[in-house]
Amino acid sequence: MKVAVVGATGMVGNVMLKVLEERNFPVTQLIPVASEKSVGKKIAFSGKEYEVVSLETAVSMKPAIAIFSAGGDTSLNWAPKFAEAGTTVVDNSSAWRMHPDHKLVIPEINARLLSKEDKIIANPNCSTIQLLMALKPLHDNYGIKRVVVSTYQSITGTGVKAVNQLESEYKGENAEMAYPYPIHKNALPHCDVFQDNGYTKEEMKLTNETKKILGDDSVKVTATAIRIPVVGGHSESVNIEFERDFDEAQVRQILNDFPGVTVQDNPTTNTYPMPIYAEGKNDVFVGRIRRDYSQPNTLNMWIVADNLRKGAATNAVQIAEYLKEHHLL
Ligand code: 11C
Repeated sequence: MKVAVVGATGMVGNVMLKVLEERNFPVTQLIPVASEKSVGKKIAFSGKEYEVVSLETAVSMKPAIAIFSAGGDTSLNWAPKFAEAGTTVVDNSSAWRMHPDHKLVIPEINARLLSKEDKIIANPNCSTIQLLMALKPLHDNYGIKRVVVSTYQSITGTGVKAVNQLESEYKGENAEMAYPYPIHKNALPHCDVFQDNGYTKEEMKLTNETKKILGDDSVKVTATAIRIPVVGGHSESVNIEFERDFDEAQVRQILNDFPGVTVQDNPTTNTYPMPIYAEGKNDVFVGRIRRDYSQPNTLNMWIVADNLRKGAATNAVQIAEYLKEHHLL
């Protein structure tokens, strides 16, 4: 199968290539796509070298699938051109996520909604994906009324400029600033841009995408998104109020039984998820599962995942796998 990776030289693009290789996705021809300055560069994939091409060239090559990770503007402009040429686009940006005509997919949760007519499919935001992997099985069992989530997000979500900023600050060198403030030894209550309502775009993605993926507008979500000087993944402290009461042991069982979720939860052995250990893994890790005694039917937990893997590349490749297995390409 001809597969285009748009944004192949970026941070998510790199992980995308790795995940496609690891999962043996049947790529017969890779089409790495990047901005004009990278055209002609060579990319190694599955023991072969491929030349980076422009977006125009990639459209004309009519790949079966194009996985985009090149920012919202590129997706808005180019995803429809690929779709018109018959290519199915899986898009990692926020461009199409809330569009009523496009599906927002986490395969373990709602891949069954996909059909052959879906030519531009949206991959949710990284912090939403890991949250929903834990919320969905609990919603099915106990009915979620309200979620309060605070995130502790890796600088890799911002991209290579942020990684360089942290490294430079750590070494005491002058840094090109990805953030308005230092990130080394700091925590910024600011992920993505501020909106008119006082929330950041990242916080509103958590709220709006959750309702769309659950297909349930009645679930209330309020979010605070924090950037911290961490590399391996995003962490989330989550407080959930349910319609019905739960049993903590059953919650652990339900979460562990959900594909793609691993429970790491044993206070007696200091066992809980941490980004340093989630890095490079495809699973979502959940721990610190405990009743909130301040009000009825309410639970606290801690969710960690590699934002470049399940939060981006792995989820997108899983969508591609589903499309292929169900003959939807
Ligand atoms: C972050 N969630 O860590 C972002 C990165 O909407 O796809 C991905 C931005 C997006 O800041």
